[in-house]
Amino acid sequence: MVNFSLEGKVALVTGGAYGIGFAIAEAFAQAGAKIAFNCRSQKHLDEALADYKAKGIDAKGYICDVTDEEAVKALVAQIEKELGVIDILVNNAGIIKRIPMCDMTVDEFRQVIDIDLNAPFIVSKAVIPGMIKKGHGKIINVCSMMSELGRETVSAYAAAKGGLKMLTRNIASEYGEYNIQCNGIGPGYIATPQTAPLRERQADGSRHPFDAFIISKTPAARWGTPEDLMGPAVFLASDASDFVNGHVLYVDGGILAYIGKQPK
Ligand code: NAP
Ligand code: GCO
Repeated sequence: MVNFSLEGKVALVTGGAYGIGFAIAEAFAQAGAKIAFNCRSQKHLDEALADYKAKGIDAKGYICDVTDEEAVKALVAQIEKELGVIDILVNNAGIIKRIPMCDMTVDEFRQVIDIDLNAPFIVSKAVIPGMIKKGHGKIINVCSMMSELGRETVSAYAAAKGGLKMLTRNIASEYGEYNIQCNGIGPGYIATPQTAPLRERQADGSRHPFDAFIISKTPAARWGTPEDLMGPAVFLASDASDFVNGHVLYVDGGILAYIGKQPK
């Protein structure tokens, strides 16, 4: 029997207050996992705890900036005390800054790299020793179309997500012998707060040009939803994927396979 169950597993989803992280955590809970999540804002934490409760999920939420190594170590220790050693880590927390590269300051570039690439290193480094002791572990890094493609204004984000793809492969290479699988999940264009600016209706009520562009570039002819990621994430977190390692599973409606629809 293929085992997609996460019964009794402890999962940490960074940035799991809303958006993609919340949906992944919800899916894990449905599969039986105990949920821990973190974010930086008390307001987001309080709202998220209410949202999890409304779905019947007894999630544990923590304020922790994933770029702060000492805070991350303390977070992992707290989770181990309250829920147990972490079996599943999803490095989901992330930001984007859409600025033309030559207008972007070095600090702005560094901030994106810090959250989107350095932090997955920091959090993975904090949880791997526990996984080794336990004899198994799953690490899922939330990559992106920008792990494969570039576009205007997202230089820092693409550099970070490209690096995250290779960090994924390196963790898989270095820790596979400890029965730790590290894979990426690569969402396409998903309707969350992070992409809201790309979907805003124009003053005349028409679609945002980028919105229309993504529809033309996606065979599914729609934006993805966080719910589209739930099944793939459970697969990567479950025993069913124990021989999948160093892979990035793209959940993009076919964008990476498609040249795009000819404009009318
Ligand atoms: P989102 O709606 O902006 O949510 C981001 C989450 O991360 C929030 O909970 C945020 O909470 C948290 N966060 C941000 N910086 C943090 C930090 N330094 N420490 C701790 N928590 C932090 O983003 P999303 O669209 O759900 O995206 C989630 C992940 O998927 C990101 O890695 C993103 O790059 C990736 N992704 C998104 C898409 C898409 O189309 N939406 C596609 C591909 C990949 P606080 O602000 O309260 O900290
Ligand atoms: C953008 C978008 C994308 C998505 C996602 C695509 O500005 O192009 O924000 O980067 O967030 O990463 O997979």
